[in-house]
Amino acid sequence: MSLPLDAETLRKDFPVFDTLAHGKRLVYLDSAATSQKPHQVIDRMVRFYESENANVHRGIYELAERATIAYEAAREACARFIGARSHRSIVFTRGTTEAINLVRFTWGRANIHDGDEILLTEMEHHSNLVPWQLLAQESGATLRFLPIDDGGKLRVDLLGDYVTDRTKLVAMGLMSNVLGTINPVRTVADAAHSVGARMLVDAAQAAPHLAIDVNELDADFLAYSAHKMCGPTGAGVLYGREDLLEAMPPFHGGGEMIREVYPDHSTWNEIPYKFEAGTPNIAQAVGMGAAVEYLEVLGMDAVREHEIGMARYAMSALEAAGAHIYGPKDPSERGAVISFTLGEVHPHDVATIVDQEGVCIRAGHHCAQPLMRRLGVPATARASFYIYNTPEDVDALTDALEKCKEWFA
Ligand code: C6P
Repeated sequence: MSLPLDAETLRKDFPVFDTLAHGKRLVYLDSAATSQKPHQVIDRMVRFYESENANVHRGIYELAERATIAYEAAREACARFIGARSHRSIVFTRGTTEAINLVRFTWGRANIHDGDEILLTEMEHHSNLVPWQLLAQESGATLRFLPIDDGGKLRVDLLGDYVTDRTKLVAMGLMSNVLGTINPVRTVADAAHSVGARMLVDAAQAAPHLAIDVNELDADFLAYSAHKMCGPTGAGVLYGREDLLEAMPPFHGGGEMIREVYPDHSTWNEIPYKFEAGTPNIAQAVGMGAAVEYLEVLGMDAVREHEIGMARYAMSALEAAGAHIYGPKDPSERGAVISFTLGEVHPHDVATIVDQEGVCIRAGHHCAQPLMRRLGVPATARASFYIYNTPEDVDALTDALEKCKEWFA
């Protein structure tokens, strides 16, 4: 099969693949949980600590200026990566979860009131569900859930019933971490905006795999995490429309987010710094910028094409191995994150047995328990693919599944 990326060569960028798993070739199929890191990102962070380390936005000596330049260059890269027009729209966070909670505590508390509705979907990750449950409980708002069909796609035909004049926020994932479904966010955003609601996009699974443009999506807020896209843990982005960020109250209080402080009150720094209290995760942000640059060199269209090819190959191989696959069947409608069950074998047993063959997959509810109930299963096994995965990795998985079947025969 021909794929646009030479994954076998790219693998050499990732030092972890020099290690073995149970003495065998490491077959890493859990990138939806967290991706591996190329030496370009690791080296950039080492270089920061070795020659640029100082606190940002504070020192007036040259080293501190170097640190600030590196940190702000990462912000520019993160803005460019999602088509944001200004660095002012890019708030650095610890990741997607913190970004969504930031919106909950700031915009949410100021704008969601008793009787309002927050529309989610049946396929949300807990990170884009629990914060809204908490907000609904404290405000008296109601949560509603746009259903999915049995093929794992959103029932956009029902939008008219679910988006009402009470809807104040629609929050949904661009790509499901369980089903792989790529959701028609723009269609939903148009419906949300037609009633004056705001649109928040959870791009944790999409940003590593798809070219994203916040303007094309017409997103008011969008969140993503560095660690799923070749970057370090502890770094992520909240994109927010500038006028919304301007109007929002601050999140955490402390240093850096203020302009003037008096004993009894304070005034706030400009955006995005108003939302970045305290010393940030500087090296992690710099590493995130390096991850963006790494992906830009590959090209997100090539990344996407590679993954369509991997999803196609993996889904047919898994089906041939007797697995039941969840989510859309057409690889062009989904990402290469593939949840499956293997007969009556518990997904945890599947993951444990394939691990013996050097194959890393995730098993469980994938932080999406309501979706698991909708699918009628307590758990699934999940293989997720990225730029460094090859068809050989799929073969290693299906060979390992044969061992699994022999074991439970
Ligand atoms: N999903 C998975 O294995 P954080 O942990 O903040 O970087 O991302 C949270 C998150 C939010 N939304 C979606 C759609 C996600 O998939 C995730 C993280 C991982 O599926 C870990 S549970």
